Amino acid sequence: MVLSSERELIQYSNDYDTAQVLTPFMAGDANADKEITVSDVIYLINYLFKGGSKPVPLESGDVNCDTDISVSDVVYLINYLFKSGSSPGY
Ligand SMILES: [Ca+2]
Ligand SMILES: [Ca+2]
Repeated sequence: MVLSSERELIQYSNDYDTAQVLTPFMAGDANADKEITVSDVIYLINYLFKGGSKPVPLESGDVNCDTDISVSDVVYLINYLFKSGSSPGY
């Protein structure tokens, strides 16, 4: 019985992970750690200029929501983090 429950719990966890992927992303949280920090700036720069991994989901890298991921999103993110700029996604 216990083993069966554990298996169900693992199954539930897997389903939860899948559900999380489908939940609304946070614009600007390019590395998907649920926080918007300088790591996301670095992640975006790596993606754009150094062939790094894509933002997850890709839309989370579109910080200024113009449907494109470009250097302006990096600038937007830097302004938000260090210069009291507008929040990502607005
Ligand atoms: Ca992040
Ligand atoms: Ca953009």
